[in-house]
Amino acid sequence: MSTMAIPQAAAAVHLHDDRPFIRRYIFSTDHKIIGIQFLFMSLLFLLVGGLLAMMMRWQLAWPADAQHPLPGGSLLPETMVAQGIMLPEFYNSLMTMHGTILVFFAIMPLLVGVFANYLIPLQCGAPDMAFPRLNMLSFWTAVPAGVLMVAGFFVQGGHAAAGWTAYAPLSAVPEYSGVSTGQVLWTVSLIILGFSSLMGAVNYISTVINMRAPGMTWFRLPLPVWALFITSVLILLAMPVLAGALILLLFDQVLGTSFYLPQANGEPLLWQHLFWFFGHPEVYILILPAFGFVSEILANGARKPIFGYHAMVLAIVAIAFLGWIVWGHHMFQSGMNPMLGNTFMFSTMVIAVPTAIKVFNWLGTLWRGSIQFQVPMLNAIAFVAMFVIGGLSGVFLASTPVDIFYHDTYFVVAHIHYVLFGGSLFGIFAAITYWFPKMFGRMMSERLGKIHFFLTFLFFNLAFFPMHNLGNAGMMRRIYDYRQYAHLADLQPLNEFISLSAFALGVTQLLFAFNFLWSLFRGKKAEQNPWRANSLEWSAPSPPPHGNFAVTPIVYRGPYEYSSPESAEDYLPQDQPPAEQPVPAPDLVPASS
Ligand code: HEM
Ligand SMILES: [Cu+2]
Repeated sequence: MSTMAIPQAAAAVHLHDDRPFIRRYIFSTDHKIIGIQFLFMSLLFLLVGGLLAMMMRWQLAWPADAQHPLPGGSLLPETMVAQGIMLPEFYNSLMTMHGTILVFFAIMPLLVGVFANYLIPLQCGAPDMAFPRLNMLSFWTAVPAGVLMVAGFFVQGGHAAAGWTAYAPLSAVPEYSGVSTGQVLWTVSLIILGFSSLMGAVNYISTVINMRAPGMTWFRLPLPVWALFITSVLILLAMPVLAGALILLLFDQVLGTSFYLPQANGEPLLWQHLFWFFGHPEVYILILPAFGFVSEILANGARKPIFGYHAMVLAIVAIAFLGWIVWGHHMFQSGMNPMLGNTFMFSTMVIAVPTAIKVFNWLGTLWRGSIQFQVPMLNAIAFVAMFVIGGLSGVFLASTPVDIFYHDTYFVVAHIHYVLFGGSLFGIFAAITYWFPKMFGRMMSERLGKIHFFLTFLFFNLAFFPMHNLGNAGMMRRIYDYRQYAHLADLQPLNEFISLSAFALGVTQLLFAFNFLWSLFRGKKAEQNPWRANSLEWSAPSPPPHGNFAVTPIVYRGPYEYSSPESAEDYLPQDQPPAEQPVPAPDLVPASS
């Protein structure tokens, strides 16, 4: 017992933190605090982006209908909503900002800013990031980017309206979209955010390479670390392409250059190539971390080792690699050579192989497990189911002859929401509810969590599945009033149904917000290891002190040793020393030795 005294004494030293409030919680270099700062920032943006969607759905349910004035519309200026009716130019800004805010300021920082920061040092057994100050700078660079992005709503001419993909020349010439300052703010904000992401990525990569605890070999890393590591490599290679494209766009907007303007020998297709060369890897940035979280939570909830650990790692690497050679599937309609279209079609379909490997391995993990349906597990299972639907609609879209009809219809909107809401966001719900006890030292309410989960699952499918039908019926995406087209006028009832489901989905999220805030202050105190998990973060107190571990942990095995015969419990922490090997009795030793 005397050996126990040393780590406890050391922990007491660490726990006593006498830095002033501002260094501890505002300009903190502690990776856990920075992760939590990203959490609050991106949950706020999730709320804003969701509200914009609710406004769009109101317009789509009752397009420009004086009988159904936009609730709260009178609070907005006449340049946005006139006599309760949303103006088309405002609709375009809503649709642009919904996509931009949710992709860049909600899902991406939730997956990477929050969990790469929080999990990488803890799961690697490190006291902090490799470059703690760079980490702080990364967060404080994201903040002004967010402020500029929101500021666009308040400037003359309204906010950016060229879609989250900002196709030039629409995004480059103010006369085309009717927006000038808003579009420039959009561009500048994303350039700044790009720098923030890059600073994060170099930090995450360096930490995983250099700061692993003794015994933490590459193939003993928990899958969230692998997924976040590969994602960081994607960020490192993709963000500069976006930043470069955006800087050229900014020149076209404000300096009178014409990189993307055909009238002065510029090339509009250059934007599409640069954007999607970044953009397709970006969609993997938006899903790979969730793959990692879900793998962790499924193994834990099934009380079984993850099925095919090495295959899971290789599949992430393969998806990340293939993600670089498929960008043309967003451009089938751009007039490219059909042979080129075919290569993009085949390379895209090949991605289904590693993706399917992952899905079957998740099912293999669940197979004959003693499954425990706690809230993180429910969300993780929903992730697998919803991601399969989104992945399958992706394979439809990847087929050139099919995509020629589906492109720019609501079928694409259905696809992106099955992968981004059904996939990424369910993964985020799983991750937040799983790591909340570690982050804040309190449990979230299981009952509220279950109600939130079931209602979200229901309303999500009611809202988004019928969008496949809208696409089949030919309804275009990014449309203000589809009833202007005779063949779409009949779609109003289905649109109304979708909108009502979306409103219910939105209201359901208030349950999550309530559960989150309530549990922060009132939740049951969390134990050190409430999910009886194996990875190193659960060997630290909840929440871990500054510096994380009292003594550097030593790692003896991989993170998925659930129900191992080596242990009487159904789990076996990575840092638990192996039991003493029983010495064979003399009469059992073969005579020859
Ligand atoms: C098996 C995997 C996937 C395949 C085969 C696939 C295929 C495609 C294709 C061909 C398109 C272009 C549709 C068009 O505009 O005509 C598309 C669009 C899109 N995909 Fe996927 N996809 C897959 C997974 C994902 C994932 C995991 C995400 C994000 C988490 C994602 C996000 C998007 C988004 C956001 C768009 C729309 C981009 C826009 O605004 O135009 N996809 N996908
Ligand atoms: Cu793509």
